[in-house]
Amino acid sequence: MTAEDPQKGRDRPEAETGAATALAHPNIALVKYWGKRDERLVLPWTDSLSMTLDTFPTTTRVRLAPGLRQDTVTLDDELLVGEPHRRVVAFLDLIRERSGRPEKAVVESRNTVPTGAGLASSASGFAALATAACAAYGLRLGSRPLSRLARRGSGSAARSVFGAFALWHAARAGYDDPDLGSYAEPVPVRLDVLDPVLVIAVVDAGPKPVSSREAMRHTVDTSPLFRSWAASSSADLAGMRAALHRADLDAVGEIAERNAFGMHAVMLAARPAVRYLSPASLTVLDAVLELRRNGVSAWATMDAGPNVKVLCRRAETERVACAVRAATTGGSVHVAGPGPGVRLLGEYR
Ligand code: 2P0
Repeated sequence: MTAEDPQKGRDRPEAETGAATALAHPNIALVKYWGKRDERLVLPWTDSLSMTLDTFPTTTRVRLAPGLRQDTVTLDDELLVGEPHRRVVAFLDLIRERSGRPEKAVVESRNTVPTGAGLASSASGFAALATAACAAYGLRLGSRPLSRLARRGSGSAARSVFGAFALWHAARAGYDDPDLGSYAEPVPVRLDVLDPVLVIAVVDAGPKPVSSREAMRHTVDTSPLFRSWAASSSADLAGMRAALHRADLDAVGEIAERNAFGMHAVMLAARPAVRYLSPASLTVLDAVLELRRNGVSAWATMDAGPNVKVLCRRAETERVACAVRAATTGGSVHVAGPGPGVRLLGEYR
């Protein structure tokens, strides 16, 4: 679980140094976020709940560059241009506004997961960027305000601020300002009892044809199933919280699987349909069904891409990974457990 202050680095005076590096892990939602009621503020229609992974971290370094006329952003040594660059600049603008420091910055980010392939690289990316940029600009935030801020970069990043299980509130009661009411917080879970693992089948590491941002918007605007999905997702969330409280992996898996399939059904009903599932995804989903027929508790979830994540007990990892590997021709299979929240690695002069 994250320390109370995720920006606590080894050395203190980040405001003077103007540079900082942070590390964040992706998260996989067990109750999904799909659809915004406010695009500018990145406010979702529904609550969501995820597990932060212990694999595929993103490391991001932010250095203030007073002489620079424009922010420079590289991702895995590639210079970002166009919309991806604009998104980072808009995010840094929020931090410049709050910190009162106008300097442009040099941002260097490194993913260890394929970018834009439905493997949550934007969650780890914006959680790491929020943390490093706040430190570089001398803005010290506790984990809740940091989660709200990360949300503005990418919704799912709000959850990667925290380790293990996190719940992102769409709109927490009691807040007049909707921006303040939408943040993630940790969900206490007896990890030693639940002992969850996600076996990740990367059937295609290429970037998705439609971004999740665009696909979400299109789904909300055109899918006749959207409202009923939102209602059933809220029931799933209540069930998921109870299942996690009991550390009941079978119930967690059953709810996660139906919630994910519901999200894909809503997309398939959009006009025209958004379809992330591929034949290779279905082969893995069949293998998951077969595992269950053979008495193994294995449950699938899928995001905005064809890759499949299979939830199971750690003790059954090998059996599940073996079946998933056999069903993942030409791809790769990874095993992830619950991982830590975002942390600041240090500051540099
Ligand atoms: C989730 N996904 O809950 C869902 C499930 C994908 C499928 O959050 O537009 O990159 O930046 O807020 O966070 C992916 O969406 O979208 C996502 P934006 P984000 O994990």
